[in-house]
Amino acid sequence: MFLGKGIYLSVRLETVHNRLVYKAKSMTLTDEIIKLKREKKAVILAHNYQRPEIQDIADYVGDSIELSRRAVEEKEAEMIVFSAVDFMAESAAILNPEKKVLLPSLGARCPMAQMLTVHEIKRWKVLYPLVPVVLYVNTLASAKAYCDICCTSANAAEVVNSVNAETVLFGPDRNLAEHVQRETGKTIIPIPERGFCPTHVLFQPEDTRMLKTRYPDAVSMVHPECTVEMQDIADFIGSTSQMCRYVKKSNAETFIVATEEGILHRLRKENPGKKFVLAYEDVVCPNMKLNTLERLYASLKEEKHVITIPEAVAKKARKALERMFELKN
Ligand code: 5XR
Ligand code: SF4
Repeated sequence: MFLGKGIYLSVRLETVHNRLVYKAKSMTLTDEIIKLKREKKAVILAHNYQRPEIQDIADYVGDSIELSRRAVEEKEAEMIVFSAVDFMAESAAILNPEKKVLLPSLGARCPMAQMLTVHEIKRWKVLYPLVPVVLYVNTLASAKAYCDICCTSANAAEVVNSVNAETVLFGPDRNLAEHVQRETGKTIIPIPERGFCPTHVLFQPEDTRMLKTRYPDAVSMVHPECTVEMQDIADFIGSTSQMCRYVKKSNAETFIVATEEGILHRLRKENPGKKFVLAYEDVVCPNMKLNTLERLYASLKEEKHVITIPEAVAKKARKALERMFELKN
């Protein structure tokens, strides 16, 4: 009798156990990420260049500044998983000091941001002591702490126009600097002399010209990190967020896109009737692509890699970012 009951109980337990194991196995990585995200009160933010499966699982998809501001508005969130590259997660940490900011892949560093060191900024400041320093957000927090105001690729000209000076030190992207110079007519001194994005410089005008013969009515959209030659042939120059808005309003059916390929997923999702062609095959930012679903899962589970900025640096960098935000309002 006792034995019988025992066997019955153990069979029941085994069945329950098996069911649980089965359930756990059938749960996809995506389900697990969503579950963990709820448990940890986390928000997943993904840059426009992230892999499609990451964009699909994210709470918000956008450019770095849109996402950092979004994080500020998420009052309930205790943790932010910033699926992007180092400087973007740093900006989120600067603007959300009370939240835990995680970068899923520690190796996801933006090479352009590495091109402008504090030492280099100081060197230029000695050469031009009265000239204000405007830095693209694609810089490390330590560099931001040494500038007067930040800008994004969306508002660079507006920011430079707002500065009360005819000459401006601007870095680290030389191509964006040239775009700003054309837009504002001010004298822009690029710091360092030749900072660039290794991904965006891969686009060349010949390829877009070829594509235009195939799609004569196509509109060509070019990111300002592309070369000046690319900017010259653009129908529209803008950041990823500006491209997304532009496409929604445009009556065109086909778009030739000169920026990282990840944006195509978002553009196609938001505009199912329109056609998008990358201006050159397979242009990816390998750093952005280091973030995978597996790493996102590990990041949430093990709460890594935590991005912390020393408060002395964060305080100064925050000021430079806030000055930029004030312009908008
Ligand atoms: O090159 C980038 O890293 C992307 C991008 C963009 O257009 O999304 O240039 N990022 C900047 O605009 C930074 C601001 O969000
Ligand atoms: Fe940096 Fe260029 Fe990658 Fe943007 S696309 S994160 S600027 S390397």
